[in-house]
Amino acid sequence: MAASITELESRFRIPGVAQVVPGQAGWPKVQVTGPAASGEIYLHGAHVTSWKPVGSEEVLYLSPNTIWQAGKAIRGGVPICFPWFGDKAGDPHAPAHGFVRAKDWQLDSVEQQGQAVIVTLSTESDDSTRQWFPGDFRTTYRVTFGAELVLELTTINTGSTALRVEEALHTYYAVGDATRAAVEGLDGARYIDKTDGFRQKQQQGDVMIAAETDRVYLNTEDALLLSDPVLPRRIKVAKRHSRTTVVWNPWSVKSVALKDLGDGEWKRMLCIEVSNVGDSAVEVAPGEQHTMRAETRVT
Ligand code: TA6
Repeated sequence: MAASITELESRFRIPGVAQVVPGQAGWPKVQVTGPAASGEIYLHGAHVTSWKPVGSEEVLYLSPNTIWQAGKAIRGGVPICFPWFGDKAGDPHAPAHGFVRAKDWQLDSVEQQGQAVIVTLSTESDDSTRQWFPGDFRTTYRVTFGAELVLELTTINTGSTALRVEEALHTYYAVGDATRAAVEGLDGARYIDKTDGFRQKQQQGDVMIAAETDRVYLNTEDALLLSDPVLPRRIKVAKRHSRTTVVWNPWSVKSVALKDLGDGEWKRMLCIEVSNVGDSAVEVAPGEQHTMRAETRVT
């Protein structure tokens, strides 16, 4: 690992702007200190763990109790859920949210474009993935650290049969107090309430966190606004080629139950997940590709 970090550093380092360094558990991460923003992304899970536009505090929540262990996902930042979301239908032994969030991705490029720094990583199907998912694919992930955080997840079908994939950019936003934050832009949208037997309901007004909240908003491509009166700030989340949005907060009881989260941590985070899950899973024909895009901006 150390050697490969040295090699990655020599290949991808941009003096004063980006470098590859050992992060937690010695895992390689790209540390960005660009003109418009700083940030971090681990090769483990292609996991963005920090984004801080100039003039703003950290936008992403990262759990202080993350378990930095091979095969485990990082708690916080932006885990990538792929090629299924949540529990895998009919396969209780399969890892929740798919396998790419606990896989080591390949670093393909680091470049500066104007004020932004763009990091691109990729991973593909192999024997370890085929035990869970028969399809052949290559996923590339293009992350732009700038005044805006832009995440582009591309699925390429490298096989000879159609792929059906679910995907989510499971972003943990840092908030001052989740019980005082509001998510605007989902009024009237239908959603599946995973805390109430997966019943379908309709959103009335802004989404407020007053209990464990685990909802899949359906058929929505609208931009959202996360208003946080405590920090105080407003975060705009926009998206392309995404038909669902998940809103999640574990509340107190589940927060304690999640060993890598912990007591009280639920108050400091709110997940808004640009996604294509359930009936909005994406079909990708052989030789074709699909890109889902999420954009975050502090307004
Ligand atoms: O996105 C919401 C959700 O699917 C919840 O059901 C909850 O399980 C959360 O993801 C976290 O999942 P994880 O596997 O990371 O503990």
